[in-house]
Amino acid sequence: MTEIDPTTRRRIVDALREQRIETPSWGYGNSGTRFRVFPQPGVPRDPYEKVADAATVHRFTGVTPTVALHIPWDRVDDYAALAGYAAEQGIALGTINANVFQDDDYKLGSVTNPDPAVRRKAIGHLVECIDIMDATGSRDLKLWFSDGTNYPGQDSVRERQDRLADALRQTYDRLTGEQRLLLEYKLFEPAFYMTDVPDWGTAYAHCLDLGERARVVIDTGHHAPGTNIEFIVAFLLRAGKLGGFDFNSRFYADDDLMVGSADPFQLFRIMHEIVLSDALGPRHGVAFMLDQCHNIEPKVQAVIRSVLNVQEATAKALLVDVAALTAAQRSGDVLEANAVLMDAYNTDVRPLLREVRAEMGLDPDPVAAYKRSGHLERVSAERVGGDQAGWGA
Ligand code: PSV
Ligand code: MN
Ligand code: MN
Repeated sequence: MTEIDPTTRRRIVDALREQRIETPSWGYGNSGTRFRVFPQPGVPRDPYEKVADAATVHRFTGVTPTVALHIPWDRVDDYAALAGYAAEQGIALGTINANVFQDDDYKLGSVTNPDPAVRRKAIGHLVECIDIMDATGSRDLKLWFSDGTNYPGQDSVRERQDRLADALRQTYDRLTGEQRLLLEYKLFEPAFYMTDVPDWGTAYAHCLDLGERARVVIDTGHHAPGTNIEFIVAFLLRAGKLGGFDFNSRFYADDDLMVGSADPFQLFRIMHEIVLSDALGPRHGVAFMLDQCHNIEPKVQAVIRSVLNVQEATAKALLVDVAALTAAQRSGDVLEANAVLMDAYNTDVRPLLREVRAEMGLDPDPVAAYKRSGHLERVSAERVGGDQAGWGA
């Protein structure tokens, strides 16, 4: 790595200070697999305590000022009061995630169900989520549908697309002001033969039809092995249709493990496309969210670790010498272009991030500081009978 000049260094430090990552309320609750949920001490008992844990992560990292909610997992009587509590804790409520996948009525689908009454119920929930956004001040509604079929012939693929388009239209038309609709896709599961929103192309086509405020969400765990996710990032950014990420890490399918833990190089390649398109800062409208569950590891600490992983990938992406990269690309110097990229990736950015945190008035080592803080011991004593995250229920 060649020495970076002070102006470039300042630009990188400022970008890292400005970065925002949203943490998921469900990441703080007990979770597991369909085989077993391993309860942990100190886990939140209600949405208020999840918000408190998210605020704790923000206190140690300084870059996670919002927490995403999942409805009905985080249902409360008074959302404005929850938003007020979040503000007292130093954070805000973020993306509202709809849930039309855990009700008996949705066995054959939610918004694509052949029964119009079930479709009405599902759309009613999506609209209710926008009512909640009005109360919380949240900008984004995130939609993931478990809809699909298990057997050839089970239902009409094409009619299900019509029903999906109709539900999305009704939901989109209910948005006001700055509110946005973010559509997530997933390769398969729980439907195994055909999924109604299986890939970014399907999500993109529906978002294009809907309009300006509909964008695609990339959940990094939702692809076939070997999928070039950074290509999808670049394509959607170019089209102005990347709404955000659900970051996590996968080995098999939708594992929801800590982002950047299995393949930090992939995360770097994704962040490189973000940096190249100048889409890192909040004003660009790309939401960087975590969608993770911490089944066997301590949860708050794991969320902090995940945030650091995103920061490290971002810092490396910011270090790429774009002028040298472009020159190598234009002259067809394949190996030099690759070397420029690898040079940035192979740089140890942890000292730089420690400086950034010191500048922000934070402890340079958030994991160590959290462990020293005694938070886990305190909440373990205070909270008895922690809540289940929703998954693995
Ligand atoms: C579905 O697998 C998903 O990725 C969606 O974002 C859900 O809302 C989320 O998981 C819940 O963990
Ligand atoms: Mn997701
Ligand atoms: Mn998922």
